[in-house]
Amino acid sequence: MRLWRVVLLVNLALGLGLLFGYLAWGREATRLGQELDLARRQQVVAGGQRTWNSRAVVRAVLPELNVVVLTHEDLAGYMGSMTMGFRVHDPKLYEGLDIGDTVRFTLTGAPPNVEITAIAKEAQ
Ligand SMILES: [Cu+2]
Repeated sequence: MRLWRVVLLVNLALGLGLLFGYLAWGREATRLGQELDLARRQQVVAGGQRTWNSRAVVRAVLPELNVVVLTHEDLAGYMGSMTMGFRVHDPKLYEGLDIGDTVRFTLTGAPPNVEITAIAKEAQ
């Protein structure tokens, strides 16, 4: 066999090896990505509880729904500031709250299943 043929064959073999290695790696990366997605979803299902602390102004207290309507500041990584109702863990928590009060509150749960677990008037 002539030398140039040997060189060509060796290069071809190397090229094919690299190509298959690259394709296999690509499949592996895709599979790892899917596993990561699944793990993230399972974490939420398995009670991936999170906690947010924020400030708010009380807009309404609705005892019949066990809901407090707040204009809240940012909940980091969950939502920006807005006015909305929150379920409250224990009716005792909103006793003594009045419309217009500025409060600090704690929100706990796995979105969208969250509730207020602490709320108190901010010290003046
Ligand atoms: Cu909100």
